[in-house]
Amino acid sequence: MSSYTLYGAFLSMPCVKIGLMLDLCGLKYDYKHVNLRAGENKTPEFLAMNKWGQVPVLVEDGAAMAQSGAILIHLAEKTGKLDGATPAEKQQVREWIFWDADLLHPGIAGPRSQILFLNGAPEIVAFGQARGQRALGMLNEALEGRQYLVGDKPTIADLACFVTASYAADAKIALDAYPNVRAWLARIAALPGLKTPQEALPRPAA
Ligand SMILES: N[C@@H](CCC(=O)N[C@@H](CS)C(=O)NCC(=O)O)C(=O)O
Repeated sequence: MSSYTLYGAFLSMPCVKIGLMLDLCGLKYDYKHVNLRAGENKTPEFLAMNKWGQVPVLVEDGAAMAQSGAILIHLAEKTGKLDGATPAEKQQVREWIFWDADLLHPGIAGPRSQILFLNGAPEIVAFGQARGQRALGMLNEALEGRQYLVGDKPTIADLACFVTASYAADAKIALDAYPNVRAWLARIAALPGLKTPQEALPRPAA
């Protein structure tokens, strides 16, 4: 049985993806909060784990891994859980993971950060929201007549995109125009043992 330590921050969407994946895989883990405002992600010790100075970092049996999408793929391959059932499905799952990182995540995390943390100018927020809306439209279309993004079971493709889309309200993007996305979000949220993204990770003591 491997040992796991997740370095993260509870407001960070990529960190939430990893916390929820570990839960769904039934993997127990130690959790260390990283105070980004205090620069704890830029210390030599942290940079030795992730040269990009970002959370999440997942340490598995002493080996540090970065990039939430790569970590999700690693955990799916290692545990055999939440992956595609065939080589073709596995390929599609990985395509969705990269698509999330490329389009959906920036389209929601970008305006969310501008609104919550950076007091962003309206035109910068609107620019980010347009990207998020474009991505949500694609997601809505892909989910037409489907329960899950790939195959007939939930995969890391659903998990990654579920977490990202769950924060649309923070980015002030309404989901009314995306009924398939709304139904799918409720379906994924109901998976046994899945915490809400907002409750996924411990908050530091005040
Ligand atoms: N592509 C990375 C993004 C990670 C990321 O953006 N982490 C943010 C928190 S949400 C961070 O650590 N920001 C601090 C920094 O970049 O200095 C992933 O998916 O893991």
